[in-house]
Amino acid sequence: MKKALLYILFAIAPISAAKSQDYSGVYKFRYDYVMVEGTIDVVEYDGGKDIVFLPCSQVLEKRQVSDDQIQKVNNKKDCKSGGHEQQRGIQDPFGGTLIDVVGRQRLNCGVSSGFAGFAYVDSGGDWQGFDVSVCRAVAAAVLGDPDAVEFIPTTGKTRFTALASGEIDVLARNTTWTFSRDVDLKFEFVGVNYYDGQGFMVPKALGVSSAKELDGATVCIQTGTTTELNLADFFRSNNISYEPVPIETNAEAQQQYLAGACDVYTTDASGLAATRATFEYPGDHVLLPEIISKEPLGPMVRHGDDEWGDVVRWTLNALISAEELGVTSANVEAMAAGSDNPEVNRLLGNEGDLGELLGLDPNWALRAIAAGGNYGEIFAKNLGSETPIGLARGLNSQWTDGGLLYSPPFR
Ligand SMILES: N[C@@H](CCC(=O)N[C@@H](CS)C(=O)NCC(=O)O)C(=O)O
Repeated sequence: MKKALLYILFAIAPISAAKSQDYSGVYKFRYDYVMVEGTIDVVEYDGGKDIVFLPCSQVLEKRQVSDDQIQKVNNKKDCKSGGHEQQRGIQDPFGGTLIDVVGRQRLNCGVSSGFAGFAYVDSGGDWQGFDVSVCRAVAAAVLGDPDAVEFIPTTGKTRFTALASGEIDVLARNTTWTFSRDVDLKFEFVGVNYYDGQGFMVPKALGVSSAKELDGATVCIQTGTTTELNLADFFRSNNISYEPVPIETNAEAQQQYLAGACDVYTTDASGLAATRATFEYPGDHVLLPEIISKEPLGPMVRHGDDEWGDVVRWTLNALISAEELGVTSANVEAMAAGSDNPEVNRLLGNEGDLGELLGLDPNWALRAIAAGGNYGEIFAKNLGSETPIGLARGLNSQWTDGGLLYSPPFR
């Protein structure tokens, strides 16, 4: 059966032996690591007949399928007439994105356009970084392969259209959780993977020691960001003025700032540290003491696809909980065989049915953690004090260490 057809129809077996059999009815079917619910039907294809599995989801209506296929889907009263949902009291049990991702066997993950520590292409051509690790963990949980990801670079301006239009399944791009992005743009932040705040970087030679001394400064600022809005608030409330130099990407900001097109570069403090780390002479630039905003950065999905939101949310929580519970990429296999801690057993699929409740298999979190390590390992590898970026954990410490990282329980 062709891959294109797999996009909407999940083949179970050739039907030659079962032509006259009636397979109608609702089934659960494991497709790779995901449990999908749907009906069995018989479809003619390429001159033969196949048993096909039709996922029970309104999402079929959104797809580009031939009239022939639509007719056959419509013939299945169980799913399309709503009988199935009414009977079981379930509404659209498998959203749409989970099935899309499984059908195409690839996660489309929106990241930044290239930004040290968070999302960048290494010398071997592979995407790396703190945000990239979220994409890989989700792909490992859902598809069993941390490399089954297409990374789609987005800018401050293009990221929301990319998510709303369905071009990407998840946005993992240092994006601040705000009221309007959640409520007005109709997205769903699944959690916070970095608690940040907006800062300022200036050349040492400017001789400035506080952001309040920046009256009249030219400021490099990325469009479509919270940075732009916070900057206006800060200058207005301090009764000082600035001249914005609008830019689209971090690479452009870096270039303009180093060329002296602006006196100041302002963005998330993590972004400033990451940018400065790539300078030839990082010591020639200082970060001013003011942090002028709250920037809780986190992955987001489309509003209204709760099943998919749950998958991404609990994958992130699995990475955070794994650190709290002492589960690492090195010991996760051994701990999955059984531990004295019941929560570890539930997390790693040794007890309970949390994977199944997500529509995944019991080893989903094990694979997510094995992909790049727990939250602490991911932080240390990409941003931590041993890296050129050199960020301290600070607010991003576990709550048990006085930080804000606090995953809800796995039970
Ligand atoms: N957190 C802010 C700012 C995010 C942002 O765009 N930051 C810049 C500078 S750190 C960035 O990620 N640039 C990456 C790129 O240009 O691809 C937001 O969500 O609006």
